[in-house]
Amino acid sequence: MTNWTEMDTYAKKWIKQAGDLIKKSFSGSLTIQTKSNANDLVTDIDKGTEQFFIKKIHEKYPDHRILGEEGYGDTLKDLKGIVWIIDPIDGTMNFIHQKRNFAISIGIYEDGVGKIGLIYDVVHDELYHAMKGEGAYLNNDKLPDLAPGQVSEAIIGINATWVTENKRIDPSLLAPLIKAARGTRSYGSAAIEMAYVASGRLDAYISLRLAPWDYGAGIILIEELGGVTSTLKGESISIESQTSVFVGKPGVHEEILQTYLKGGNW
Ligand code: 2AM
Ligand code: CA
Ligand code: CA
Ligand code: CA
Repeated sequence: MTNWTEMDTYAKKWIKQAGDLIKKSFSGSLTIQTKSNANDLVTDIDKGTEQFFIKKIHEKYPDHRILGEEGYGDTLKDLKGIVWIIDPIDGTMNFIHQKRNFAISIGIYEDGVGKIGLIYDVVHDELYHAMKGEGAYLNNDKLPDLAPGQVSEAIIGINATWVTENKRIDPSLLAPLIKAARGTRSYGSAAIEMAYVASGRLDAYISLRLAPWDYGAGIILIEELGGVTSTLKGESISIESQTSVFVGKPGVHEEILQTYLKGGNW
C-alpha cells in the first residue's frame, strides 16, 4: 500500500530544507552557465538542489523514479509506477537577477496520474500544496475552490514574448485577449504563475511552451480547486512532453478558448 500522507510529509520537509539551502547560497557567489541559448541559464544551485532531492528520494523510496530538469534523475520511456517530476529552481533568471520570484516545483505521479503537487516560493516562504482529493493549501490555509469569472474582470499571466514575433504563434492572435482582459502580469516562473492561478491572484495563465517539470505540480493544484487545465488548443495536457499550457478558473478558461483561441492554427 502506498502511503501518500507519509510521502507528502517527506516531500514538504525536503522542499523546505532545499529552500533553506538556496537561501543560504545568496551570501556566496554563483556559477552561471548557459544551456540552449545565451538567455537559457543554469547555476550550480539548480544542479545541487536537484541532486539533493534525488539523494533524499533514493534513500527513502528506492523504487521511485525521478524526472528532473537538470538531468540527474532517470531517463524515462514511460510514467509507470511512482515518478517525481522536479524543477529544482523554476525561474532561474529571476533567481540570478532578482533573488526572488523563483520556486521549487515537485509533482508526484502514479502511472501518469497526478497525486501530490508542491510549489514552494522560497523567498516569500509560501508553500502551495495539494494531494489529489484532499484539497489544496497555501501554507496552512485551505484554498477555496475557484469561482467562475469572466475575461473583462480577469488578470491574465502571460509573457510578452508571445505577443512579439516568435516561432509558435502569430502575435496578433493574443492581442484582442490582452485588450479585453482587466490586466496582464508576467512573473517569469511558470510554477509561481500556476500557483497564483490556484490561489486566485491570477485568473488564467498562458504559455506556448513548457516542459513537464514546469507544469507537473501546477496542474495538480489547479485541478484540485476546480480550475481548468488544457493546451492552447483546448486539448488535455499530456504530462510526458513539452506542450503549450493554458490554465484558468472556470468561465474565464471557457471564454478565452471560445472567443479568442478557437480556430487559431497552432
Ligand atoms: P526555468 O527557469 O526552470 O528554466 C520563464 O518564463 C518560464 O519558462 C520559467 O518557468 C522557465 O523555467 C521556463 N522556461 C525557460 N526556458 C524554457 C524552455 N527552453 N523551455 C520551456 N520552459 C522554459
Ligand atoms: Ca531552465
Ligand atoms: Ca522551469
Ligand atoms: Ca528550472
